[in-house]
Amino acid sequence: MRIELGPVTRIEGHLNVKTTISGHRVEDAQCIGEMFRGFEVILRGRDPLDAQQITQRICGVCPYAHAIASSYAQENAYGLTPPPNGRILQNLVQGANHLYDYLLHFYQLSALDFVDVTAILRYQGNDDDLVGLRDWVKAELASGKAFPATPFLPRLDGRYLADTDINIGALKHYLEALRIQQKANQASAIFGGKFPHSTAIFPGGCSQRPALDLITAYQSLIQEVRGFIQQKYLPDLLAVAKAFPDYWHIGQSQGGFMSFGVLPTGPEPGSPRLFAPGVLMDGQVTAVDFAKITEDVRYARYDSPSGLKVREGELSPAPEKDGAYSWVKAPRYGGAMVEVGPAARVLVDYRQGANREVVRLVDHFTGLAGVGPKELNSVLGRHLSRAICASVIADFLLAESERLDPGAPAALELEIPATGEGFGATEASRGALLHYLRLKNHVIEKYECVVPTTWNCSPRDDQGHPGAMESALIGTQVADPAVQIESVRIVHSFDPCLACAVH
Ligand code: NFE
Repeated sequence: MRIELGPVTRIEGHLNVKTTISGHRVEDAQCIGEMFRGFEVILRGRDPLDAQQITQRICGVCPYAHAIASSYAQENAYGLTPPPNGRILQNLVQGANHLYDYLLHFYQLSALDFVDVTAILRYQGNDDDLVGLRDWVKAELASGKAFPATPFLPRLDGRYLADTDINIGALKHYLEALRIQQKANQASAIFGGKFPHSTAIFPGGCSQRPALDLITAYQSLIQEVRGFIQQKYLPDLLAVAKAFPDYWHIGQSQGGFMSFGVLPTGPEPGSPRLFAPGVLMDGQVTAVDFAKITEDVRYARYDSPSGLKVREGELSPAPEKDGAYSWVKAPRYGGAMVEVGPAARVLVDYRQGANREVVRLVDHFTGLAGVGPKELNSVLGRHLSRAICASVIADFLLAESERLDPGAPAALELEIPATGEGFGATEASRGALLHYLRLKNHVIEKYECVVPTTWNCSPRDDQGHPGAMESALIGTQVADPAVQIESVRIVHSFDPCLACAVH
């Protein structure tokens, strides 16, 4: 029996997932990116300083990660090291974006896979938000519409948290999280100029100055976000984990993990990062080598050559290509599939013992759940990894903001060479993000982006091996093949962004 889960909702962009079910088991899965964009074509022939602006338009959720990757790539090409203030401000802007993104994903995009919104019908208190929500859900249910308003309905009764108080508490936090996300975005905009799509992040630093009043405004916003992470996000996540312990063992991807590391602790290229980079395969972590990254297109809708390295990348759309089923390419590392994202970020760092706080939080929370670090490769593991990232990054941003020197410069005068090339790598919230640019005659000759969701939602590679999400779906036992809430929970745990994936 073949079942399509698409269009998948509560994600970014257009994703379909085709599953083949035998009995109650997912025998096969195909992740299908359903649109083409072509930013790499748009960038050809442009002034290189347009790149960190244009690539941010790849996405409205993770724009700053693209600005950072593009700025790093240009710093690499121009031979620049920003002043310490410049690197710190880049970190403050990017880090606040991670906090926003983790809360958005847990509350708005995933929580309602686990939380029963109809519990609100039993609410008897007088909290304005909850009374409003209760009356609205009541009206929607009474409307008799075939598809009552999303995102709360329709529901799959009997598959959610049972406890009324926990459900209502989570719904209250669902609404509160929207306001807290706004604070994280305000914090980003203080030094980034605006949200989304920063006007201030540049190769060589940041055009905003670290004035004292801006620093204190930033810190007070991040303090509030941090409080919510500690007092609500982590406990809500643990409540979900306690009620759905099977999900420590559901949705394992079947390859390695890769992280580029994020938030450099110094201005120089190669400075240690808050989360360390690396590739984790067969229990061993090795250094990332960009030369090992290739993109297969046998099953993607392109007729450019398959298996090209990043420097050689090409984009030649072929909508009718035989056998192709997705607009997403299939990136591979040394020919192998790897998962990227929060679990990769945390596991790669944890295996190296690089950040003591990461090690402590992983041991603490997996210990509470009675599982081990390897269970981070699961639906709950990806959710927990995001919360760990949020906690560690919030603390880092507060410490980092103390290191700003309000009297010192935050940017460099730029001298852009006529020719050159550079790589820029960072971690967007959804995982490893690589930009590459090559200049000729003062303009961009080639620009390539290898993007987190391109890795995770990749179709089969040239060898016929599945992408990370496909591999996590295959073998899953589902209670009701027609509904497959298990598959939907697996897909959501990756937080796919198809707008980014097809860029
Ligand atoms: Ni459009 Fe993005 C992140 C990037 S994912 S959200 O995070 O880069 O592919």
